[in-house]
Amino acid sequence: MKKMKYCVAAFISLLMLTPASSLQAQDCQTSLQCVQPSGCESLGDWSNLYDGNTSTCFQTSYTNWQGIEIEFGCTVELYALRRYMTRDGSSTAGSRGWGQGERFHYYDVIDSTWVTLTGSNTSGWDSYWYQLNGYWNNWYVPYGWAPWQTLDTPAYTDRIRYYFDCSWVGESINEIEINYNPVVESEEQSWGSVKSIYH
Ligand SMILES: [Ca+2]
Repeated sequence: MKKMKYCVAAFISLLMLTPASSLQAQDCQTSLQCVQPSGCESLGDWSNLYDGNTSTCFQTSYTNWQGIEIEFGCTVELYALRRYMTRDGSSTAGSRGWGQGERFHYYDVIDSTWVTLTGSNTSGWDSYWYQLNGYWNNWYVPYGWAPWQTLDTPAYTDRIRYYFDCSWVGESINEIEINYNPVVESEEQSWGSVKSIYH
C-alpha cells in the first residue's frame, strides 16, 4: 500500500510539474501496409490511396477481398473516415454494385481488439449496411467521395483498416481520408489511468 501511495503522489507531482510546452501532440509518423490477401504487395501501388491526392490511385489487379492498414505511429482520437473510389482510376459515375462490399475497422487500444464500423456505432453510411454470414459490409456505396462514416463515440486507436471486395480489375481506391487528432500527453496519461482501472 505504501508503494501505491508513493506512485500516486509521484504521478500527481509529475502532472503538476509538467510544463505546458510539453503537452503537445506527438510527432506521429504514419505508415501503410497491405494486409490481405497473402502477397498483396504485388497488386498495385498501395501508397497512392493515402497520399492526399484523389488523382492518384491504388488500381488493383485482384478481384476479391483485399485490405490495407494505416498505422498512425501514435495513439489518436478517431472521429470519422471516408474514401474516394473510382471505376477505373478516374470515373466516379454511379455506385458500386450488389455484393461489392467494403468496410472500415479500427484497433481499440483500450480493449486491445479490432472493432468493425457498423450502423450500430457510426452514422453516415446507414443506407449501405448489409449483414451477410455474420459480417457487416456496405453495398451500393457511391463512387467518388463516400459520405463521412462518423463514429458515435470517438475512439482511441493507433491504426485503422479498410477492406473492399473488388468488382473488376482496374477498380481503384484513389484516396482514404481520416478525421483524427493525435492524443496529447495529458490525455494519454488519463487514458493510461482508465486502462489500468479496467484491466
Ligand atoms: Ca491518392
